[in-house]
Amino acid sequence: MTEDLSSLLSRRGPIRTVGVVGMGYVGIPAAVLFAAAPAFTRVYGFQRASPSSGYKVEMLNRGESPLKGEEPDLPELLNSVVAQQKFQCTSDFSKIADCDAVTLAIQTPFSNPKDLIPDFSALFDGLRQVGRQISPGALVVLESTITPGTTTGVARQILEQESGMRAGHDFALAHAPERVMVGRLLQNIREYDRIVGGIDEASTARAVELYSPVLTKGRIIPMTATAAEVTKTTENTFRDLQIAAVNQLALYCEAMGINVYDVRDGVASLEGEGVTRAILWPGAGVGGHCLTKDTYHLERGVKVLGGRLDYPAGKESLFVLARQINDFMPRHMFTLTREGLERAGKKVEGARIAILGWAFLANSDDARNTPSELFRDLAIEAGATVTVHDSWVEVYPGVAIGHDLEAVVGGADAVVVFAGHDLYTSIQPAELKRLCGKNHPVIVDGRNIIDPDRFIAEGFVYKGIGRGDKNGHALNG
Ligand code: SAJ
Repeated sequence: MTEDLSSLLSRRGPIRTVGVVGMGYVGIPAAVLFAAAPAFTRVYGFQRASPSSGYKVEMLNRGESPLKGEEPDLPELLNSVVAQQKFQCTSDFSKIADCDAVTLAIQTPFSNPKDLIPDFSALFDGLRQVGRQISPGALVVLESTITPGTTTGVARQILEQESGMRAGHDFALAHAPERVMVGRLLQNIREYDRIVGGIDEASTARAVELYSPVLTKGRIIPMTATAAEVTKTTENTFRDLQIAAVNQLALYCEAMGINVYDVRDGVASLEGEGVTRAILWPGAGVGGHCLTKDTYHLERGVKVLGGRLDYPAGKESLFVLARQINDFMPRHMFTLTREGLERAGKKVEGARIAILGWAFLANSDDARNTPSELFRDLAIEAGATVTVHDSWVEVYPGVAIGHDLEAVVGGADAVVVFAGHDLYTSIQPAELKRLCGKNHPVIVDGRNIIDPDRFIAEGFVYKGIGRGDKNGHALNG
């Protein structure tokens, strides 16, 4: 009788050597924390020697992090595990054969944000590399965000084809989705609970053995691989849904002439034992690489796993509708801008419109899937001249990002706030009006960061998301 996986794993002994494939903002902190754990004796960081990111190998082996921005503790910890020779970055994937456990932290971006189909090619390449090298009794863990059904489906197939072995018999296979956020990578891995889902009980147990040593406050939540895939995509789907709910409310409040933030305060006050409304913040739209795609991973998962879904025929899912509401918000910002210009006796065509904020998040340089882009496209299509300011974003393909606020707003007929950067909260109405050089410049606040009354008093035409109480104000001056 062939040996079962559990006895193969116990014969192999405890996990001592770990490999992490993909030296990005998920893989690097994971590898460093595995290397810092006394339970493990050696950690390899696997990085393809590609023209775009091969430089990371040398850099990491010098103990230097290639990650941008502040990451508390990471530089020191990386330096220390390199000095102790517990961590080594390499492009020699044959060393995977020495690893008791290999994790894949390879990103799965949209190939084209328009069609919302993820590009799994880099992840599949990584799986092929791992499949070719793993030895019997190894554990393979996918950390990337993937469509439910991937681990037990195409990932398992690739690994089995390349290795000639069988998952769940000759090697263990699991999914442990990352939950890291830039700026707190190590803290998130150590302190967040960790979802760990194997294709079978032995795989789950082996993955629990891998992740337990790196957790401090966080606890392991074991489940099946598919449940783990659904958990990860759902946690972002639900956040997107919460944002859509308050965006819909903001549109209603504008139509009813009331202030959505008064309603939000009222609703949020309903707190108590087991009682919450978790009402989030309305805004100019939802960007980033998590919330814009994970809903569609979940939707595809239901189709891929193909069970009979009992749901009202022809009705879109609540989650896809939420995505559509959030993606409508930049269009609503355009409507507010057009209405504001009309109030000032102007058309969009021929107007100068200044966008404040290209990043998708306040005080961040991340502009992936930024809501500002759709607004800019709409304004240009309607014949406006558009300038963009963002002191956090260096460059963006095809868009001139201005870093001199005065230059960007100079002569503007309308100033439109898309990101809630702290810089914009200190803009003074009189100064902005002087820079615009107009009697009634328009200001559209997409992130509720300016005081409507101060700008209205200065003669601005004010429009704000959810500000039904102010959007029809009388003109001053
Ligand atoms: N947004 C709103 N209203 C809100 C919150 C966010 O309009 O109340 C917008 C933001 O402006 C932004 C977008 O949604 O354009 C996404 O914001 P986010 O705070 O969700 O930031 P992300 O996309 O970086 O989300 C990440 C996710 N973390 C991981 O995937 C590991 C998400 O699960 C976290 O909840 C989120 O960070 C977080 O809480 O910081």
